[in-house]
Amino acid sequence: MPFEKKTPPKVGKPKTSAAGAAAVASSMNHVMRTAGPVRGTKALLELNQKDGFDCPSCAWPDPDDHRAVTEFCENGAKAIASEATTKQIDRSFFRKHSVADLLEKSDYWHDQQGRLVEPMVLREGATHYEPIDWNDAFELIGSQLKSLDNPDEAIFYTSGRASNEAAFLYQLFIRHYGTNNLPDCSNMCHESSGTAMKQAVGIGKGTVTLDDIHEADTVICIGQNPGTNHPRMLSSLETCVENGGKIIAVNPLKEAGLMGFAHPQKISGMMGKSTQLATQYLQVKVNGDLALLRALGKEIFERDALDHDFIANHTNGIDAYRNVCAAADYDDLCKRSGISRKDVSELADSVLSGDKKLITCWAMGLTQHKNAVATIREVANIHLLIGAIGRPGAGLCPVRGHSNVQGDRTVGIYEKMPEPFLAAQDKEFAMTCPREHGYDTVEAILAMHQGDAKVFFALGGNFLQATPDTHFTGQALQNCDLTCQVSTKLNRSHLITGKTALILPCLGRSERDTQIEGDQFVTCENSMGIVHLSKGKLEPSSPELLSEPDIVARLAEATVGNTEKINWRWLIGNYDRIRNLIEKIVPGFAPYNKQVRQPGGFYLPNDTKRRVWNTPSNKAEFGAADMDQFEVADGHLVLQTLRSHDQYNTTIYGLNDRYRGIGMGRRIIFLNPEDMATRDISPVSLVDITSYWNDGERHVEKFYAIPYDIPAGTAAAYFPEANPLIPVNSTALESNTPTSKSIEISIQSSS
Ligand SMILES: Nc1nc2c(c(=O)[nH]1)N[C@H]1C(S)=C(S)[C@@H](COP(=O)(O)OP(=O)(O)OC[C@H]3O[C@@H](n4cnc5c(=O)[nH]c(N)nc54)[C@H](O)[C@@H]3O)O[C@H]1N2
Ligand SMILES: Nc1nc2c(c(=O)[nH]1)N[C@H]1C(S)=C(S)[C@@H](COP(=O)(O)OP(=O)(O)OC[C@H]3O[C@@H](n4cnc5c(=O)[nH]c(N)nc54)[C@H](O)[C@@H]3O)O[C@H]1N2
Ligand SMILES: [Mo]
Repeated sequence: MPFEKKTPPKVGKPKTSAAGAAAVASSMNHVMRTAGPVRGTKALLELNQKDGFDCPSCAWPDPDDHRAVTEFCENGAKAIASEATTKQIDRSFFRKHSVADLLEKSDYWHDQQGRLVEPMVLREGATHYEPIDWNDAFELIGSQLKSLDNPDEAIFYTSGRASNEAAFLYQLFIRHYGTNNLPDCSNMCHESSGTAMKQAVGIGKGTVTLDDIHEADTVICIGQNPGTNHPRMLSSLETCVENGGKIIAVNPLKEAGLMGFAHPQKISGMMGKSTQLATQYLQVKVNGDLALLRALGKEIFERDALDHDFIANHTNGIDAYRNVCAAADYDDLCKRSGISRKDVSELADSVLSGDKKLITCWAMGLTQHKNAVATIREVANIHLLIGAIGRPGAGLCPVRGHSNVQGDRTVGIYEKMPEPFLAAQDKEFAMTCPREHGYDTVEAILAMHQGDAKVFFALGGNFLQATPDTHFTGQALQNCDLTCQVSTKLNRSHLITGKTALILPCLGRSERDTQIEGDQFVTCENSMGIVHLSKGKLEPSSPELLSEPDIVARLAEATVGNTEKINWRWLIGNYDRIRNLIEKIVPGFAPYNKQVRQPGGFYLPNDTKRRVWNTPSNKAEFGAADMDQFEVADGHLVLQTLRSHDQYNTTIYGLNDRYRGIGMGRRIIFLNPEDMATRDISPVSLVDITSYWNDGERHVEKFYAIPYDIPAGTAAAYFPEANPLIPVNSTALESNTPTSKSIEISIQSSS
């Protein structure tokens, strides 16, 4: 992969609070530079308004009642700037640049080139993409799909920006075609949360609302960096603090956004005055969370601070959990987590304070480890012990990533969709959905690599760069006969392809979507289960662009054709028709078209809020996992991969990581200064990194070593630069999520 810059990054002091005037300045700079004053200002004014479009950046909810005119954050503004850019990539661009030439450019450069505006094809053996007519493109894909021996030789990936409407039609088409091969970005993201929560409380979704966060006594933010990845969450945390609540951070890195927040919509915040957020900051070792939580559980048992009524009436399995806590040795747990007994005791004081209104928020710092499911069950255990679920101010809050990743699952993007959904679909559409489970993301890579899958289709995303083991995944994609990407922006998945490749450019969230019956809106579900509408207002980048639902409908028409019950193009004329179908299949939506037009949308039902548990026992279940932690050989380090402040997953907006004090560089590795000293590695020198797995070693070269406040024995590097180090077979138990935050490495100075 090409280097961003051959010069070393600028290294400054990490910040101790987030947002403030610098965030506003950075937002405006990005938007005005790429989208210009007119398109840019219009985009920002429409963002997250009740009749505007949903921010494509993260899944944090908007306030139910009052919305400031500027209800967006710096990173939402960057996402919009990237989408609303006036620069364009058309046929002349592809005539000028061969695929080989584009492969030499960086991901940052790719994003700078502008929007994809016409369908393009890379024919077998060709060096350049060339234009293709939309009809010919669908004909090409349709005939290829129809020629496969078995529908299971095709894979249909989804990234979490797809709307409910696009996603529902997509899965309907794919199941008509005959496969459940529906891997999605969730497989790499919150799959562990969904798996653990379904086991523990019977639903794989968060159980709290924004109001709950505001009134909590204690909010634990564990394995999550909201200052960068969910900046609007900081105002909710600030409100909690103002109401007398306490924030506790659990993170190997001292993240600015967890320490303090200068509200950019308040004068005090703009003047640089910040609210202190975390009052206790636990710098846990990477993957030391299970040990820390187990120590907390042990402490709660020892203080006999249990909610006995709740446990008796609502839960199962307390004895087994009590036994594993009793058997655990404090010193061992403290050694594993890196957190002292005194700190655990202070944590317990907070958790047990007030009315024990505890909320735990988490993200990738918990989900991307081998023992992720066990760790999240342990989070649930703490809540069950004190009855902190299903009452105001208390509950579990997995903070979702992509803005509609939760909605996509709700409407059927899942390789293991449950029987009631499939049965409802069979009945409604007189079809027979396949029942055999499909491939998840990792299984899809393996299947393509083995030659068991021949067509890869992606509704959004950047499969090559988002998945582990970049070189292996590249070979897997190159094994395919055909790879197709529905995309807004150029990315590396357009460049490492099957024998034939297609780019199908689509409208972005911010753009007006006009169909036969007029302008349409789409709908999304945020992290708190609120379904709301999103209506694009900007002039489309090109009249050639099709909406995602339209692309799916045309593909379905070219592949399975209209059925007795489904006329694909008719459905596209007015998206109300698609929503009318969704409400027939998925409980909780009806009357979808009416409810979603209410300002702010509507909540999907969530039984945990009424303390109804949809588990096989109809009780909430304690887990009692064995103590297990990722361990590495002597002299090796545990590497976690994370996001900088200037990226959205694989989309690189800029080369700075302001809060961590990094300027102009991404090929860097954060290391503990003592770990550097014992290896004779000087600050900001170049190192090569080797990762270890049972199938051999993987290497990347020339990363700058940055001394940083991070627990000894652990390291951090940016995703996707470090992805070639992640073994495809290293995944979480049960959820099969790649262990992007537990990688065994060694480092040596570059020769
Ligand atoms: N601006 C912006 N917003 C985004 C995204 C983006 O790329 N850019 N991505 C979106 C997506 S899809 C997602 S899933 C979310 C991701 O949101 P996050 O999960 O916040 O993203 P990461 O950067 O992966 O950060 C993980 C955090 O976990 C910590 N961590 C790592 N390992 C451990 C561990 O073992 N224990 C604990 N306790 N902490 C650990 C890291 O130090 C880091 O602070 O953000 C969404 N929002
Ligand atoms: N090492 C490591 N790897 C990780 C992670 C990690 O923490 N560490 N995180 C994982 C996580 S949490 C996730 S969610 C995945 C993300 O995986 P993906 O969702 O596959 O990746 P993105 O980078 O979000 O996708 C970016 C591309 O989406 C396209 N796009 C943008 N907007 C739209 C749109 O509106 N419609 C369409 N059709 N396309 C659009 C653009 O072409 C852009 O290039 O990565 C995972 N990979
Ligand atoms: Mo994600």
